[in-house]
Amino acid sequence: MGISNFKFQISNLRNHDGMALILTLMVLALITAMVTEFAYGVYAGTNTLNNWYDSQRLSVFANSGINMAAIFISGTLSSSSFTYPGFFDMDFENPTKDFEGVINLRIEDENSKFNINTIVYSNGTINEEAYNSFKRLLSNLSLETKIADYVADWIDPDTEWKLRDSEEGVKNAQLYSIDELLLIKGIDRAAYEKLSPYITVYGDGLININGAEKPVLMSLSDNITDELAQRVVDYRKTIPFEDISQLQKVAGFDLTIYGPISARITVKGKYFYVKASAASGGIRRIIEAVIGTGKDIKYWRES
Ligand SMILES: [Ca+2]
Repeated sequence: MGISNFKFQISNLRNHDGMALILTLMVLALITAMVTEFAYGVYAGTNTLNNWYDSQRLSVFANSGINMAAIFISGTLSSSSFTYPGFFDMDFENPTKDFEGVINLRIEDENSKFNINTIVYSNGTINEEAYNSFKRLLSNLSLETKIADYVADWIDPDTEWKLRDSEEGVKNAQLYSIDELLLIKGIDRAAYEKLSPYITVYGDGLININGAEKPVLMSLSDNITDELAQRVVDYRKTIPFEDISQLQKVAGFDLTIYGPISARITVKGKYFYVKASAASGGIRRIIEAVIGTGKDIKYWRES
């Protein structure tokens, strides 16, 4: 039983991307094992397949993808002193002659995103630094900065409103998942689509400079211009940051910029969003999860 017609690609693979390579090899081993299992075990042949059976098989593929990602996160990523890049995205098309379809695995570093829960301290007061960062992020994305006030009142336990209607129907607690943003006043579907790729509700709130995209890097300080943020992105493409102090090697990041943000950045992700999807014959099964390097699962959704 060999793997035929095998094609795969990693959108951001480079020579130094050891982590991406390890993940690829793991998924390859997984697919080989599963193909063998389906060929000699439960696989009944195309003539007798029905939708239910196909769907079950796709679920098994998706579940296995999540399991493989969990092993990668709690093993390779957990034991590394830094994690790079901000996401891994791989497609496995027609991995075997018995399976015509696509298996996709995407892993996103949640520390590369802005943790919206951090704008309110656990004692209920506003974290001005994080609140201002969130306003900068909104402004960088051409969204209204008053969204920061709606979110702050949504989270903070008191009922003192920042805007006339910003305490109406609020949760007065932290968000458990980013879907909750859609329940908050001032955030419509269009704003959500724009904002959600850069937002997390998991982890310690430190920004991973190995993965954060430009709008998130710029949210750290008024002094980080588009040009400076681009330099960070360009720099890490060649040399990932193994320590936060290496940010000072990027032209323009002298102590006046690095100093004030140094306590708010990291080079390592601790929580990862994982999406495993398996599609074949017009059927698709998707499993999404958020998994910590300590193997803790914060979110799980199947569709
Ligand atoms: Ca409130």
